[in-house]
Amino acid sequence: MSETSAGGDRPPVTVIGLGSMGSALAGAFLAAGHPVTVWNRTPEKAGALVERGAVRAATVAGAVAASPLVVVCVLDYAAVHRLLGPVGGSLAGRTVVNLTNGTPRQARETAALVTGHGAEYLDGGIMAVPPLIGTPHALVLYSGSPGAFEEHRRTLRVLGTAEHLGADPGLAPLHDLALLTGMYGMFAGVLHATALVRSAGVGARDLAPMLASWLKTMVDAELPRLAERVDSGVYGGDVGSPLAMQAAAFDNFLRAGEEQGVRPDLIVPLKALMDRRVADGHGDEDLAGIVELLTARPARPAGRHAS
Ligand code: FVH
Repeated sequence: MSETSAGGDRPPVTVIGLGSMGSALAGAFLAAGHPVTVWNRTPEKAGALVERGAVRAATVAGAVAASPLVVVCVLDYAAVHRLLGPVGGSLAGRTVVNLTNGTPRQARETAALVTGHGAEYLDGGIMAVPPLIGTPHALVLYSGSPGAFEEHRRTLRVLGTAEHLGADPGLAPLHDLALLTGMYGMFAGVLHATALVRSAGVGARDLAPMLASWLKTMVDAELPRLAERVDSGVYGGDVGSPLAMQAAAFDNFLRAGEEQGVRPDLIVPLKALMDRRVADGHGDEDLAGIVELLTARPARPAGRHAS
């Protein structure tokens, strides 16, 4: 029995793009019992999914026509536009969910293209790797048409935990990129730390448990406090670790790197911002104030916790 025949009440879904992620998305829909139509530029990649019960569409237009819900997950937005642009006429009445990684502006432009053809649009950011798709550990952020999200919520939940962030289609990619930036910032520190101990012959595996525990402690303890300070704009008063002290200690990170032959490329930019903030007279304040050097304070902070 094919997987698609298992759940009769499940609505059809089309998945366009069968790279690592698109294949995982289509596989999760199949496993949940949805009739699935797939299309990929390189058609051979559909083989395994077809064996599991998916239908391979011959054209993008055919794939769009096959289902009320069309999920697109390709390399970039240029590819999305190349695929959807020519088939605009067949989009009317469908909901397009674009899970391709991109920027808020690209999401808004794509929303305009899709809704201009009479379709609903949801943008999305996948906070997971392909093997996690179909489990609650996969968080997928959505933004765009609230009505379309409600209508397809049950189907989208097949992919993982589904969170709708608002009607502005740019919100999902904004949060996606913010979370990924946080991750890459963390890994930049992890890579520097690993290089530092390696320069003394200490294995990365020896450092890893200690580092993981330290990072977890710091995130749990400091992130809520940092967020409070940024939203209030109050960086002084009751500061346990003032910026001037941290900047002085940071000199040792650079000096130790020099002594041990470790390139400082990943940590120099933060030190430069610390020094500038101290020079501006904020040495007795919290590290969180560095955010003021990165962006102008909005008149009113946006977001779910804004007052
Ligand atoms: N894989 C991951 O861990 C991450 C998790 C978070 C989300 N990202 C984003 O998901 C998008 C797709 O990523 P992917 O992992 O599936 O990527 P690939 O395996 O490289 O597959 C790319 C697919 O895009 C198709 N494609 C590329 N260019 C074009 C084009 N000009 N026209 C039509 N299709 C195109 C490609 O087709 P083919 O090479 O098989 O013919 C694949 O289907 C991405 O935005 C990640 O950032 C994944």
